[in-house]
Amino acid sequence: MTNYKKTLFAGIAGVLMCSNLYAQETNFDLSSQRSEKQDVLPVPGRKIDHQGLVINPTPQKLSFIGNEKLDISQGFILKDKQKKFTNDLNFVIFNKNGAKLIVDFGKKVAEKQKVKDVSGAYALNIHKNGISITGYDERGAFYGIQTLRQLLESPIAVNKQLPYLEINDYPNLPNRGVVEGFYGTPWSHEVRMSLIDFYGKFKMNTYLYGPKDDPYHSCPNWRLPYPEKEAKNIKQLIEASKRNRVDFVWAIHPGQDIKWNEEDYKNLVNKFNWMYDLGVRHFAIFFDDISGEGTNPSKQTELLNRLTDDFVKVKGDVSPLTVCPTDYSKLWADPTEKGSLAIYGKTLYPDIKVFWTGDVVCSDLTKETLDFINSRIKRPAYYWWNYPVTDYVRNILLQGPVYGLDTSLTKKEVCGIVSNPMEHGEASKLALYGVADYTWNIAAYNALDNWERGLNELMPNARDAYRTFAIHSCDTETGYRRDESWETTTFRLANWTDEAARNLEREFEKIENVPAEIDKGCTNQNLMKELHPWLTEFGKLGTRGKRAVELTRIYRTGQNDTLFWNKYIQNLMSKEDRKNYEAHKSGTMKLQPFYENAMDDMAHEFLKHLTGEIPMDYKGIGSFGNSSTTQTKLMLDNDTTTYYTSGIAQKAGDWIGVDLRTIREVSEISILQGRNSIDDVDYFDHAVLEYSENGNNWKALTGELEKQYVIHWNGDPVKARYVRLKRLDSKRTNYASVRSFEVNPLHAENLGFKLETEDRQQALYAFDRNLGTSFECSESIVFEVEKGIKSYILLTNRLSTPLKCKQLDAKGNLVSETILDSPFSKILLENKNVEKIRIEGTAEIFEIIAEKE
Ligand code: LOG
Repeated sequence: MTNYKKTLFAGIAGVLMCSNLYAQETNFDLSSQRSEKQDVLPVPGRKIDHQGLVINPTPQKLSFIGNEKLDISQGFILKDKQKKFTNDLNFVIFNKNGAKLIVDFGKKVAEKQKVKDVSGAYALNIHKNGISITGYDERGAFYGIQTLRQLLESPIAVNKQLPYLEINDYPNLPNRGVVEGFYGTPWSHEVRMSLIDFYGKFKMNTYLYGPKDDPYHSCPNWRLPYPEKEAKNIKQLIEASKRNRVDFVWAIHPGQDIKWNEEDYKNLVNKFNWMYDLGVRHFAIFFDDISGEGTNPSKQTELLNRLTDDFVKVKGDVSPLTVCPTDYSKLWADPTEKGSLAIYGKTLYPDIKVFWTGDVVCSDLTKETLDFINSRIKRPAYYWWNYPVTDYVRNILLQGPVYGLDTSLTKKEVCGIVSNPMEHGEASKLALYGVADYTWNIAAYNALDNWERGLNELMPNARDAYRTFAIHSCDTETGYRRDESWETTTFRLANWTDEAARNLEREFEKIENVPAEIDKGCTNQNLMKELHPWLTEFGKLGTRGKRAVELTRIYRTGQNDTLFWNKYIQNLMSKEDRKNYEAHKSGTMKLQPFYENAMDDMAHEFLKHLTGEIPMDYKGIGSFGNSSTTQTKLMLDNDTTTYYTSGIAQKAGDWIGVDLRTIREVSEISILQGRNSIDDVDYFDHAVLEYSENGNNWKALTGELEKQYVIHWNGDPVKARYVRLKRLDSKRTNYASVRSFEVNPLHAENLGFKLETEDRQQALYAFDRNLGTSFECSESIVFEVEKGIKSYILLTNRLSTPLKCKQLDAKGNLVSETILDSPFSKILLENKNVEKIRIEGTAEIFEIIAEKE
């Protein structure tokens, strides 16, 4: 689950502990730090009819006054009492005959209008004298203007009339926004600028700048000033933030190599001064994801307090600091009085804000997690929400609804929320539209409705196509789980109904058209650029899904083996297809599994029909939530670079196994544990190999296997339908991963007939009674004809050139030669003298099936 971050941490560990061979065994392995819950909760809320008036975030109070309307066809005459907002009102037409628009702010006027005394609060009234906007502060008035903009953009204003109304509005949380805090390519300057406008538009007031891969934010260059170009860009970001009444918070991430001495203290103050000179007035220090002496909590709080005294207070116009502690998640935070959070609580100045990511790194925001943290740090935590960040699943784009945030919280429990988005800034806007709404008006937050509105905001001209893409692009598969494809019902081959098939087929057809429609309708070029690789793959998923339904119809008639096989291979994903899909995935929860299962189920039944025996396409099983998903195929695919992973911490009683689909004689088992190496942490370090006929009563095949990544057993055959590797007593809490799990692996010697070809081991896949494996024949394959065989069926992939099939006698003389030009061909033996078959040419051979007399 960790890919990029994983390497990074293995890297750090490697540098720090080069003498330690088991670098990944240290606590720096992020996979051992992560443990997202794997249950998928449904999206709360429902779509509602806004009757032509959409305002995001949802205002606290909005009431219509009578049925009358204000005519705005002549534009507006502006009374900008404090001369602050002319530039913010570029969306209105000014005209001295227009309706009156008064904008003002300040404690006094606010009080008169019953505006709440919190920063950002405002009142907006529309009545016969015109429109008045009254802010508690400048930011409040600016927000009133944002509401006016949305009123004017709403369908309610199409006739150049606005209904009389009163809005009294304020944010629930004082800090709302975004932390650019992910690993990977930091956002481009252009995307950042566009996002800052987005924050302002939707009343978010905070942008924390802290991209992990900005070397001047983190190691190694945190001590150095930014080069000229970057410094200029940061200045521009600050100006854009000011325009949008956003606090630009510059964060530093010095912990990996900071020394707790005067020199580094000075280095830090120098850097802060340089940043101050660029215009920064809000600062944060991040101590997340570090190791070594930087993690010392007493030193951390000492530093923050000292900086508050020497820098923040001395400057006078710098706001209180924000910190991300090393123990930012309950997963590894020491809960005791001696723990770092308690130290923070006791020593850190009370106005310093402290981040928290929840029970795990990516987690829901709950009362319980806030109780835990707040009681220790002695202040309401600042929630760092690791959504929609995808730095741990970079092949996924998160486009689903924003949910998992308790709607009964107040600022007494949480002082603010910042979302950590994807490295795809434009595509993150959909989620940020939700975060803006939730943080402003918590109790009224309606996750599903927000998402429906957000889709309009992002892609008004291709909304439906975008919705189709988004609804199937929500889940992370093994990370922070999100509901996906909740309007789609898929089915297995055995549960086919014509109606369900037609519905699904229609959805796949829609999906197939999505890329073209978005291409046509999306006017945001940067968004288009980010979506593009995913859209391409999404369209292909639509096509193969649709074809899988069509193919099932052919399969179900059971009439034409050749037609079925031809269509089947046409709809198979090539290695290249798989690689491309893997790099830009969508539909992982329902759509792709439907395709995989349909194809596999049909292959199984088809081979059974051809051979009269139960095929040997074994199935993965186990105790984990994803044990029955297609993810287990990765340990059965004869590819040791791919692996099945539990995606969740292992615990007592866990196991991973294989269903042989019928009771078979088992005499050999080979397992390769872990993800990538033999010093990986994701494995059962105490385990036993077991077998069972019925799945209930298990018997041991081995004694305790201690620290064995590679497990190999062979012995007297036992009768088993199920085989498993079961975890025994262990302290390990990592995920469990398996690269390969082979039961009765085929050996050429056991085949019962002779085989000659370029790669005999690979060629065995042509005889393994499993259509999920194949042999890439590049020259020829020769096999001995066993007694009592009358013919063979040859199942190949599409043929670029026909194959030659030669029947040979005992002396190697040619008995017959035929051309095979169909992927489904039958080889009838000419006579009893034929002892060998030789197939020449290039082909991917799935199976060669001998048919008895
Ligand atoms: C990092 C963050 C990263 C996120 C999600 C925090 C405080 N730090 O596990 O930079 O984007 O996870 O992968 C993190 O969350 N650490």
